[in-house]
Amino acid sequence: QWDINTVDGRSVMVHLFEWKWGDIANECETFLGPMGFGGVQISPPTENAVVGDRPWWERYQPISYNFVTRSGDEAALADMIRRCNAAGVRIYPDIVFNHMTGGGSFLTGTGGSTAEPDNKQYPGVPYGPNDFNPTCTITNYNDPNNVRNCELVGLKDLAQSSEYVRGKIRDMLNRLIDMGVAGFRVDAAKHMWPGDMQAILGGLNNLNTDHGFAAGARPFIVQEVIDLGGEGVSHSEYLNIGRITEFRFSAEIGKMFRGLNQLKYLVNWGEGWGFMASGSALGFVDNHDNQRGHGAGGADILTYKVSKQYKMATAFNLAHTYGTPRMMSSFAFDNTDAGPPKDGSGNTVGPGFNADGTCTNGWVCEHRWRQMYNMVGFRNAVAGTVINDWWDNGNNQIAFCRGDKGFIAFNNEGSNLNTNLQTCLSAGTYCDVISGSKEGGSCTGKSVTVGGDGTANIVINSDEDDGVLAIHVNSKL
Ligand code: LM2
Ligand code: CA
Repeated sequence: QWDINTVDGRSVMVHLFEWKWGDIANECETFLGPMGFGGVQISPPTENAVVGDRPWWERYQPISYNFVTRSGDEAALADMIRRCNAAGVRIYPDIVFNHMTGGGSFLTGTGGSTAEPDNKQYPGVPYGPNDFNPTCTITNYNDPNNVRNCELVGLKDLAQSSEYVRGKIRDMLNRLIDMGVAGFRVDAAKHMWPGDMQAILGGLNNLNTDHGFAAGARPFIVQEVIDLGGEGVSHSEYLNIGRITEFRFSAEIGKMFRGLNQLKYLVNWGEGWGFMASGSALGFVDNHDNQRGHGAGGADILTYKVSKQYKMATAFNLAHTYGTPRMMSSFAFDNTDAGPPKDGSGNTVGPGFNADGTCTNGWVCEHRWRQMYNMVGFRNAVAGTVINDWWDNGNNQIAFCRGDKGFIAFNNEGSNLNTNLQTCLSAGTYCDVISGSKEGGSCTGKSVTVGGDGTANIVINSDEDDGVLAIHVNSKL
């Protein structure tokens, strides 16, 4: 289903990629809850094959449906889900059920399970040869049969047409629902038949009312379907199952803020660009794949490494009405295979925190950047409004209002923005939540004075740290 099941007044999901369950629980209580985040996408909780240097992508090689990974065991997972729900933050596991691990004659998993991938034997589930599609390799993205019934990079391809396989997957998902999750990100959905997915997901339990979900609430579903157009499989085949990752969002927003397109064209962002309907879409600037050159979008994708443009693109995603937004939170990397920060024994070393709240130990924690979490506050403040009073300078300076609750402006030019603009807000002085924060009645950044006619002088110099300015009802001084 399409509703992300957040508690009232919240709407933003953040992907805490490769975080440990205990660290996520703490983060829900000390940061995400207080800052108004709606939920967390977590890395796959199912046991995966241990791969050599412990790359991030070993998490996409399931070996059993036991909940034991380098993020923690089942008890830690259950405790985290419970504590996050209590803090008003929902949990959405990334789920891998297109395939099981490939890659050899004998492998061991993060929880001690074993597998013989070459013989399609996975006793931890258990799955055997009859639970998989006949061996073939994905080579032709114009052929839906090849894309869905063959192996993706050698990963053993499960036959979701089998009632037994459907039952095993459903049971695993229901265990998570009973633990209190709010929904799922479905990995590699494009490589599964929509009818099979519908059969599996349609049979899931309702969400657990012990964790504050309404009676009869259904799990949120976001399907990872990489579709930039022109392939044999289209995202449109999955519209009746749940939301879908809109990869064109990620690719086009990257081009936009990299200066390969003009900001004025954002005026009809969304369906006007040929994207899927807003209610079907999950909008994101980057994900764990395309931030490191996997997946789709190539060099256009913006990441934490181009921070000024990245913050602008994220602010636009959170300020705009199109789709449901997801924020990425990364560990720093140079090597695109590298896994999360680890100690000498290969155990993940979680983030520590600096005095200003930013992260240490190799974690980027984009969600702890002021410009990011303050835009979560902006989005919560303008909930229920539409976009109005669009302005642009015919080039790369734009601004718009969200009803009478919020105003945002962007400057992606080499010259300054210094103009009187309609903010739609009531008269008064407001704190720009990008250059600073409202702290005890005063503003640590730029202040904006709105007159009785709603207009204000808006200044974003081209040499400022951030090319965006945002004010809203709750940032009034
Ligand atoms: C996804 N979406 O459809 C994930 O978002 C993506 O991260 C996953 O690929 C992919 N599907 C399969 O779940 C990643 C990564 C691959 C990696 C796989 C499996 O992008 O590079 O493949 O996970 O770990 C790796 C090796 C590859 C090897 C394969 C099998 O990179 O060279 O192929 O494992 O051993 C022989
Ligand atoms: Ca498949």
